[in-house]
Amino acid sequence: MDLTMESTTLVLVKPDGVQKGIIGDIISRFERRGLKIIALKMLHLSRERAAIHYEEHQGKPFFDGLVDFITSGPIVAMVVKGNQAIKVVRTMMGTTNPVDALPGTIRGDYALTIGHNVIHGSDSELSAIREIKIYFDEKEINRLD
Ligand code: RTP
Ligand code: MG
Repeated sequence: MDLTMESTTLVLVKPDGVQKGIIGDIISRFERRGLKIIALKMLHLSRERAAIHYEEHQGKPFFDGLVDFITSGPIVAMVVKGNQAIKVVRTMMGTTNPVDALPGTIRGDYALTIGHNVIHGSDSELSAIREIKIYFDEKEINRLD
């Protein structure tokens, strides 16, 4: 069976990642792995857009803190493409709670608390399609190889 499957995923370097100066390292890790960056921008999220991004978490106890955090400073958004990119990026990120993240993963190397975990990556094909549209117009994405 051929398990090769091109996919695209949304990655955010969260405000703490931008503040720590690890934008370049994160991009570099993806490029070294063979993934392609096909769209890239820096922006500052509004609370409204943050609530849309994290709509699955509305009503949870950590929601307001999550919106406070993700809107607290500039972020970097990118679309990453490659073989099984959604899964590969999630593995490279490490677990949501950095306390459990293995050394060598992005969260395992750069984060220590669940509220400040430096990176976001879409968790499924459906999430990726929905999330990419929150940050990018179709014309901003380089679909050429
Ligand atoms: P993200 O969406 O940010 O990439 O993170 P994730 O998929 O690994 O985790 P998710 O369950 O989607 O949670 C989104 C963000 O909410 C914060 N969180 N806090 N205090 C808590 O129990 C708690 N649970 C989640 C984290 O910052 C997580 O990245
Ligand atoms: Mg998530």
